[in-house]
Amino acid sequence: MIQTVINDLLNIEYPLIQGGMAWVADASLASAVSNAGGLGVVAAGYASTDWIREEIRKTRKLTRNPFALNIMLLNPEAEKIGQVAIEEGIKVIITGAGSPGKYISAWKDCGIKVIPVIPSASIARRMEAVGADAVIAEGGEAGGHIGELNTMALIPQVADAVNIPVIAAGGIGDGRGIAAALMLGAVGVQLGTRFLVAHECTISRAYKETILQAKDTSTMVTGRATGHPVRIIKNQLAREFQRLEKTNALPEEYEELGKGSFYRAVREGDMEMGSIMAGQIAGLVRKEQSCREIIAEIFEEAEKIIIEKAYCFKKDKILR
Ligand code: TUI
Repeated sequence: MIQTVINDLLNIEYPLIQGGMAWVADASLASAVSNAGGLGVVAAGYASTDWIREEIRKTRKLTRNPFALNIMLLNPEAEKIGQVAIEEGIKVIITGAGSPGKYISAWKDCGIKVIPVIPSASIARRMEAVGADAVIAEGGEAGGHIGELNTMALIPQVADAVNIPVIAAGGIGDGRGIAAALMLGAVGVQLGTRFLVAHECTISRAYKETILQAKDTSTMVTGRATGHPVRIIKNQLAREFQRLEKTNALPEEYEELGKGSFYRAVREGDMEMGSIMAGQIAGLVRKEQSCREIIAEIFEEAEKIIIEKAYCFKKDKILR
């Protein structure tokens, strides 16, 4: 068993957190991951507080195990969503796309553990200073909103910068990725893309097929010009974003094109004008499985390769 401080911090069987993917991470996915021994996550995204409350309640009915709420801080309603988390007795809040600095003391006073997703060592240090319990260091291989650094360079620098536990994210999709993350100084992993094709993931059939057919070069980053780079699968929408960037379009034009586009892909299966968020690892996602199968398989693989490689080096065997 791969056990780290994350197992104890979050009271979970595997040091794994499910990505807080907006419109994707609902009660069905979160409860399945939690029931399989990871930390399931309900993503608030841009959903209404009523929807969020409902999903939290459904998740609690479907699992006795711990789960978290992901709050995306670009959402102007973030403070209200934090209030819902408190009222509903959420024990772990994961934040993304900004600093939770102004909310953290209120959340911690309610006994909530706070784990920000961060894109650099300096932001990780700031999060530690304001009381974060751990950080998720997410490299630019991830899907959705991303930072500048990639996982290979980011994780060891964040691990050196802070004394709180570091969880790695971005580009991790199997046991090899988990093993690598641990070697780089992380004590846990967050996976998003791999769970898109889980049986319990309720996204559109078309979205799942797109992920199953993706290759390593199927994603691109749009929105660098707006300061909000987002990794999505290449499609008509992505090309139109690219065209806006080349013509120095106004922020309103991006907004118009992007409005409702995650929802279109996730729930309506619009593969041309929807934002199909996915990480670079989509190219290795080749089969649909239950969350239990995914988690058991990837940790078994990680453990096996760590042990086998250590054995080879100890016995002076040549690795093939
Ligand atoms: O947040 C994500 N992934 C996301 S959010 C999202 S919704 C969206 N909507 C409109 C524009 C862009 C995105 C889709 N995917 N991942 C976590 C993440 N957090 N990645 C990068 C960051 C981040 C960036 C800056 C975290 C903290 C931060 O701090 C800035 C500061 O000044 O403290």
